[in-house]
Amino acid sequence: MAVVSPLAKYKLVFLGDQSVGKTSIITRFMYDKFDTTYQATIGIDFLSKTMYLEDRTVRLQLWDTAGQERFRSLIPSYIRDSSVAVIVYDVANRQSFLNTAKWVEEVRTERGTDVIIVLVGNKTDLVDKRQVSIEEGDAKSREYGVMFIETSAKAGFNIKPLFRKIAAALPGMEAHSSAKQEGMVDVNLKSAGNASQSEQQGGGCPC
Ligand SMILES: Nc1nc2c(ncn2[C@@H]2O[C@H](COP(=O)(O)OP(=O)(O)OP(=O)(O)O)[C@@H](O)[C@H]2O)c(=O)[nH]1
Ligand SMILES: [Mg+2]
Repeated sequence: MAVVSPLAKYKLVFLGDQSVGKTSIITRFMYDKFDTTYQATIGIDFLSKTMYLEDRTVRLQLWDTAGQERFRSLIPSYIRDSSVAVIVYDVANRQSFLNTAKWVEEVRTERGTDVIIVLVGNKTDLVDKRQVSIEEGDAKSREYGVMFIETSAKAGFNIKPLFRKIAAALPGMEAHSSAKQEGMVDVNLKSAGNASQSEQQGGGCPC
């Protein structure tokens, strides 16, 4: 008889300054869509997606935070709850790159070393407006001791590789899976402070 194992669930929190493309990266990953109109995230958004990997299936719970200052106080509790922090900057906005130091510090304060951090340089399609080179991004990630990748949500560049990279780094089910706490029941989160939520089953990523 086949053994049914609980689906390993992992919480990912997306951090970074306003307008760097956090929501766009998630939207590209979830729906393979991109919208040029900027719609600032209000509070926190929640989405979830099942990823079918070669050797296992994982459920990713994505917390999309707002970059706007007025929502900053909401963020620490989501960092505390997450096993992965995706820190995004805009390669055409040097200040957003410099501010990643604050985000890394915030994640370290909440989670210490018990967390996977990925530094993401987004908007690589803005070739003529680039202010941060890939070498600088890479060097910074080494300085922080975190993973690094460049993406373009607009061009759909490196989005799947980003999530594959994260999935590959996820700890084994025994160690960190929140499924352990939640048993085998799939939980729909109902309340997230000011959050607006939409749960998506996610059709199965061909990753
Ligand atoms: N050229 C280009 N524009 C992008 C890219 N990703 C996002 N954008 C644009 O940048 C703007 C902000 O994108 P969002 O995804 O809303 O940024 P965000 O980080 O979620 O912003 P907040 O929710 O306010 O924190 C939008 O106009 C997007 O269309 C990209 O890869 N390339
Ligand atoms: Mg957003």
